[in-house]
Amino acid sequence: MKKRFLGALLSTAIVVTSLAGCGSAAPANEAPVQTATIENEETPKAAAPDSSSDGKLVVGFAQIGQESGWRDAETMSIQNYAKEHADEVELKFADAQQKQENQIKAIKSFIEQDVDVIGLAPVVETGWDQVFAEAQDAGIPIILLDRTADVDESLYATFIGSDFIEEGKLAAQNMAELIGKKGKIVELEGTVGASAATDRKTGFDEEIAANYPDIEIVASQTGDFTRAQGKEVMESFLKSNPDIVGVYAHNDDMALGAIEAIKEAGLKPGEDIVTVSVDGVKGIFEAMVAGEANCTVECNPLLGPLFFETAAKLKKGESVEKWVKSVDGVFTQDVAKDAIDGRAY
Ligand code: GYE
Repeated sequence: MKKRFLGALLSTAIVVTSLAGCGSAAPANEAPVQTATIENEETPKAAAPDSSSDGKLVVGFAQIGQESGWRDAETMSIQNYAKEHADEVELKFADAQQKQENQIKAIKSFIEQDVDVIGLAPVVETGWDQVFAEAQDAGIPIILLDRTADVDESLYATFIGSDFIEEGKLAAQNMAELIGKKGKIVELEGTVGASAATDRKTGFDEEIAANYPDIEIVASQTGDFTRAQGKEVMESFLKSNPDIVGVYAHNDDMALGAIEAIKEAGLKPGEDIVTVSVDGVKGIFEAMVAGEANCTVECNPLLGPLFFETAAKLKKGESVEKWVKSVDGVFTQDVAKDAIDGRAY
């Protein structure tokens, strides 16, 4: 495939690094390599035509950033697949550092480079119509990975990911069991406008409202899916709500931050205040084994292989399901010890 390079066309260019043929795979829990930078000058980075990707599946992926352990695991899954299949695939990976505008710039850059398929995890749900239409006009299919976008279905090929409403419901049922179906609880929300946050809140709040009249959600605020903000918001929750018995966090990282806040307030996480969160990362399993966390609803981040297999089908013009749903489990303290060694992320 003939490549065109964007650099000179944009005053602010995303420089993506091709991962085909890079070094050996790193373990899933290591921090991902930084593979994209934003440049504010007119610098065409690669002038020579790239013949190395001839015949390969060329995929651009616009990642959200590095907000959580879950995100790092997903990035490694994608990058490792590309490294291990360097003879068949070439990955152009951009880290948007939590900004939608950077994801849009990366997608435009992938369109300019005429990749075969574009993937992204949309940081928020809205604001994608125009750039997705540009990709469609260029004949490049879009795969939504792990978060949905609020656009017409015709603008993307498929969504690969979990049912976040179901995750929220499962979290609510487990919370109810843990607190004897009564008491005041608080909620740490994910990134405002992200499908994973909106739907995990809807699923949880509706399940509580419908089936557990004696449970009251006394506060609910965003912690942006990060451990630092989860801790900060939990600190303020604890000050204004001293009688809470549980915290529901839209991801494990925020729950881990909340656990720190609970300890610093002189209380016992896992006992005085129970935790239920989503993801199933190693850190929350360690906290469950230590008795400081109570339950996690799994959300599989190891989507790399499925992502590339789907991209290969799309390149060949084969049809794919509009939603390829991940199958996830629920883990509680009593099974954490046996399960922890088998966790891949
Ligand atoms: O749960 C959270 C991450 O989009 C499903 O994003 C993903 C979520 C995941 O930051 O930890």
